[in-house]
Amino acid sequence: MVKVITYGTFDLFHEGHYRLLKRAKALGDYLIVGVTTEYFDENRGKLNVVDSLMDRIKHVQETGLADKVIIEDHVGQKIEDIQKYHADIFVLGSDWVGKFDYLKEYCKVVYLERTRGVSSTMLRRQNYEIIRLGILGAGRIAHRFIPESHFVSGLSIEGVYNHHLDKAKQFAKENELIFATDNVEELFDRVNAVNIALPHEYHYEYAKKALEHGLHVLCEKPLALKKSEAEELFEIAKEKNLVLMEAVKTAYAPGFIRLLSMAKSGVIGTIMDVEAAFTRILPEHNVREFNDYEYGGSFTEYGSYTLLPIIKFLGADYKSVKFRSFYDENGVDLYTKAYFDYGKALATSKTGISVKSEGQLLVSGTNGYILVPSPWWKPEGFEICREDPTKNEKFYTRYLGDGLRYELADFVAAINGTRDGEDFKLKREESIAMAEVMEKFLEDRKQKLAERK
Ligand code: C2G
Repeated sequence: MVKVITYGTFDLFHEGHYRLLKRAKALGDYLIVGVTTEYFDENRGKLNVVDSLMDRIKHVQETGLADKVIIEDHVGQKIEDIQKYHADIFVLGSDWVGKFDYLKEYCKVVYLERTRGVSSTMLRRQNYEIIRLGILGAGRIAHRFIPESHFVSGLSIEGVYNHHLDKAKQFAKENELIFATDNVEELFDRVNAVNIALPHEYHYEYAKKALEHGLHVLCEKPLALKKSEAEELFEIAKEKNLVLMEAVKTAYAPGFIRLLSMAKSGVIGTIMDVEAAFTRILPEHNVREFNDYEYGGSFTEYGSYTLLPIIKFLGADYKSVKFRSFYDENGVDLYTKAYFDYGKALATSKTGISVKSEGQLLVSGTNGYILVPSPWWKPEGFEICREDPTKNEKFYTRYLGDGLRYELADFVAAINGTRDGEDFKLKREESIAMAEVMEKFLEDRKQKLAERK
């Protein structure tokens, strides 16, 4: 008798799950299915699981394909189960290719092709529809997005748009998507939400088109390069009752949310200063950041990160903002310091594409300071420091994978109306304030470059 074993969360049970179980069963005579506990999912970073463990088990049993259902609750259990149940073949979908090769020591490992896209026809819970998402752009961010999306329940990435059809096709093939197109209207017709991962200057235009088409929008940062554009986008979203979110990933990361609420509850006294840095020496010069003299440079690229804690802690009511930059010959800023004066507080942002600095976040108050070490934008912990260093405290938080799963999970929850609270992680006024700073920076850069000539 050939025994096959497979595992999964099986949330919002759909035909992708069904087809996987059916093909797994066909590989042998006896099928064992491991269903994950909430605790295990939480620890491996799977977010937004809707159905209870009991329901998920019931849905697997109802297929009639499983000869035995077991519960998976810890790392390393797969090895134990394979030995305990004498499994001959371990099966998982192709989104996991390579990840479980270590099991080859114990049995045969087979990855079956994932079902591309899933409709909600098999759903028991009609109130949570699987969100069909399309990606605009097939560049660096889009590539990082797909593996992260597999950790967010209730979401299916269906297709991709790129104005070069061959690039779109390549992307769809690599990521097992249903379709690729160079016609954005076609993509809009086939999905109910989009992720806009195009170069900065197209964010506003495509976000507007998508919202007008009735789609929820998760837009890469900066959402817009003008205050009026950001305001307009949020107005359309409000009018049409759609979710519009700016994808500044740190805003949705558990560590950042934790330090924000601790600081706001007074652990370091009154906040007097925020200093945030994000610099990188880019290895290649043949990239948008260096070549796009209109919208490239360090501030438009990394300023959304450094502005986030400044605006989160001190608000948008600064008295003045001043910029000092070093420019490349073509006019892009290689390094920029932005100084904010709030009257009763100060803030500095440092961004660079060819100057390297310590990538830390320092929030100073009347009773101490919070230090988030580099890379603070992917926070795994922070330290609260006081005058008396014996009273210092360290906090550890999780930042799993590439971290994009947190913003994606919040996006899905916002669409389903299941997220806790309103848009507290990144409010519309905060996104609008960031767009206003971008606008001021671009005006300032233009003026200084004109003076230089
Ligand atoms: N699956 C699929 N097609 C889809 C969606 C999922 O073939 N469109 C497959 C997955 O590849 C997996 C199974 O269905 O083999 C269960 O998927 P999930 O419920 O998303 O669980 P997952 O997070 O993949 O569990 O120990 C847990 C496992 O390691 C992974």
